[in-house]
Amino acid sequence: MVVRVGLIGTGMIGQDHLRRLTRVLAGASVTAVSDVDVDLAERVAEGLPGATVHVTGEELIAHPQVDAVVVCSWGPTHEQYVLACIAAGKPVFCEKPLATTQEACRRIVEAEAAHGSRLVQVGYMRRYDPAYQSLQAAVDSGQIGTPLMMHCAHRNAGVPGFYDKESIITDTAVHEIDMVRWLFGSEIVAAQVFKPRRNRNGGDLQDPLLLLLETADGALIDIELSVNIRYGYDIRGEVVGENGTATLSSPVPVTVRADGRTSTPVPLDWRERFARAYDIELQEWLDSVAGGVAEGPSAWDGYAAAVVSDAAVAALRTGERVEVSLMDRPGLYS
Ligand code: NAD
Ligand code: ISE
Repeated sequence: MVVRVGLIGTGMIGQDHLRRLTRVLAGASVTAVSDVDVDLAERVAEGLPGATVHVTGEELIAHPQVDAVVVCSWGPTHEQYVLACIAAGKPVFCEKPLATTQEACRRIVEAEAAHGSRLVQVGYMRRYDPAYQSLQAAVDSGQIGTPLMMHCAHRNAGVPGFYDKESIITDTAVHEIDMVRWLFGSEIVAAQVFKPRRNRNGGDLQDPLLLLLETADGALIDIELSVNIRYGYDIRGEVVGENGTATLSSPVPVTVRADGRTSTPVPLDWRERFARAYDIELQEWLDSVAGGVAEGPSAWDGYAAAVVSDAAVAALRTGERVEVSLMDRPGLYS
């Protein structure tokens, strides 16, 4: 089966996903695009023979030539499109975050639970990254004993145009929030934020930050968030267990030894570092749409990440340790 995909939001990741849907992956045909910047959507559609351009996302979702939807617009717009997909009974892959507040994510969870079967997959692609999967396998093998702590770094060379002063949590740290729930298999119960002196590259932004998360079973995770560090895109993680450690390896394609030094390239941004993860994630989504059974990070995962993200935003504002409390999990997600 070829899945006819409509894509909303033709910006950076929208164009990257269009490239993989049309040139890398199997089983997709992109039949429609939409963006509030209609000129941009029209320019992007020039490379998509036969695709229609829609002035609103809702019009795209309702279009009979669209079987399933990929949402790549800004975070605050995700809720309206995901809810419209659920109302139309169409599968939707929504880029992270599912929505930017827990209330919005809760409305999505409730709508999907009322619909009665899963339609939503959230773009937490680290779960598909070969390096993170190897890290999880090493931890699960028991070689390092019970995992006690994890040290993470999430470094970006610079920030996108839509970034505000809380995006360092809601747009960036949400990846670690989801990854920690997945890797440790335990919910996060509290968040705290520490603020070192500011990076002058970041203007008014509180950058960097140190985010501390606690899991329900007592592990502690520290995350350095640096989003204007110029030198490149650098994602790190080390799990400390009772008897050893397991460290995330960066995929390094080449090491050069010349002029008295050894050097390896640093990825420029997330497109380079996580290219393989996005390919696997979207291929599995297409296969699950064709097979009629939704898999991957669910609306519940999107909701749980948003509740922790809200707690971390409150911790950023107040300087306090903020506890996390989740709603009862609907049976659909058990
Ligand atoms: P971007 O600004 O490059 O593109 C977003 C596009 O959405 C823009 O073209 C904008 O005009 C459009 N848009 C805004 N409001 C809209 C609306 N109401 N309806 C339709 N289109 C609308 O941003 P980006 O970097 O591509 O990020 C988009 C989303 O993808 C964000 O949620 C971001 O967090 C997520 N993202 C995820 C990853 C990842 O690693 N998984 C990486 C980058 C971005
Ligand atoms: C961006 O939206 C992403 O999701 C990237 O993976 C992340 O590293 C970056 O900080 C975000 O702005």
